[in-house]
Amino acid sequence: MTSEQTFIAVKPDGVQRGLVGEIISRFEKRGFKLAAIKLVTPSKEHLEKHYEDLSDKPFFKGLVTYMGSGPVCAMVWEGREVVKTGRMILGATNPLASQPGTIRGDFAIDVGRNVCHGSDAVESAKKEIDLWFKKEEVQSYKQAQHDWIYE
Ligand code: YYY
Ligand code: MG
Repeated sequence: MTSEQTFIAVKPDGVQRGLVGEIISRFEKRGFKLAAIKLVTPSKEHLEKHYEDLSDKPFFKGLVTYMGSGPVCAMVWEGREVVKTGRMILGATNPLASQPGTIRGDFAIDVGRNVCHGSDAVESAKKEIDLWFKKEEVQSYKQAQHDWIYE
């Protein structure tokens, strides 16, 4: 099976609003495998790197302040096409454009408080996982239910 990894984070608003369990649960129930998880309050430098592609956007400064304002639940999820599917589970960037049934579509209103982050491509996922996690923090194991999820 070709498997890939994605970086998913519950942003400070999601942590404060008690949505960590809900978000983990949606990825678990779908069948994806949790490979890494930690709670961290990221530094300004760290966030500037994480969002470097957006550095010229008018919302960049506010985004970095918001993301550094409290603990973030950083995770690595693994499975078939998890990068694209993870984005579908999160919903559109603007919560008002997100379908009900997605995390943002169920729990958010404002684009600047959209509860969660997910990598947008396999390459950016690799870069983000390397930025947020040390090699030894990412676990490799066989999911007990693997053969019930994949044919
Ligand atoms: O990948 P995703 O999080 O869905 O959107 P990005 O375009 O990468 O923007 C990152 C982050 O920036 C977004 O989750 C909220 C914030 N943001 C904003 O505050 N205002 C915008 N107009 C666009 C994005
Ligand atoms: Mg993005």
